[in-house]
Amino acid sequence: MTDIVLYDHPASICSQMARLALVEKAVPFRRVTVDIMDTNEQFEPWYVALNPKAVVPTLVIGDEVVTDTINIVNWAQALNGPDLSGGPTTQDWLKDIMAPHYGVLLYRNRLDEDGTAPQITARGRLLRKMLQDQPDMAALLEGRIAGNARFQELLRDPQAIERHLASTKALVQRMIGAVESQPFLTGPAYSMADAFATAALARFRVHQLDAWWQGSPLEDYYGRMRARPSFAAAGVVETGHEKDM
Ligand SMILES: N[C@@H](CCC(=O)N[C@@H](CS)C(=O)NCC(=O)O)C(=O)O
Repeated sequence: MTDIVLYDHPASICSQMARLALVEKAVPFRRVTVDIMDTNEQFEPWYVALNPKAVVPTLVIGDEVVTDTINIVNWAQALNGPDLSGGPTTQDWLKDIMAPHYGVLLYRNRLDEDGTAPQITARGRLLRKMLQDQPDMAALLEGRIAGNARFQELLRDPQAIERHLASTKALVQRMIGAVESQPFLTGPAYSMADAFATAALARFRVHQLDAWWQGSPLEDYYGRMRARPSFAAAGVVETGHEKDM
């Protein structure tokens, strides 16, 4: 049987989405942790060879490599097994649930008085040092350095943070609307969109944003998603301190 390996990180939101879909699809896979936090293993040449954008998750199936979470869950969906294709809105939900700036939600609570996030500043320093040491990775690293600077800029702008929070809240309100009249996000059956929604809602809980859906049909929905064996099996993170993520 082909060895199926998910290179991921326990707390990464994209990794949790991929893990949930793979578990729900009953794909036999093993996990290899890529430490994207402390040792920045995502920039190691062996990993960049698998995932040129140096992000998790990456799914490796024998000689085949699938990057990008939406591609990974669609790859899994094409296999035999439970049908997670959902309804006509599934692919839109995948994109929309992937769209919030999860980094803003996380780092907005970790800002110094000057509006900078020490971890993002340190990441910028590391990326610049890596660029000096590994000029062959310039294309990747220059893009990431520019992204890091844009992120710092965004975090310094309270109105931009508010805009991101408001669009995330609007997404949750759309989820509430969707589950008002049907048990799952796209209709009568569990789909990939529910895997994405579950990981996203778990993350919003960590950020203590669950007041957004308390007392609504989404509270019951999240309780049902949480009670599915996949929640524990996929290691969905919904507790703990933001600073440990
Ligand atoms: N579009 C990509 C985004 C992947 C992504 O941003 N992954 C984050 C974790 S959720 C990551 O690897 N961050 C590490 C880094 O930015 O260096 C996907 O869906 O796979």
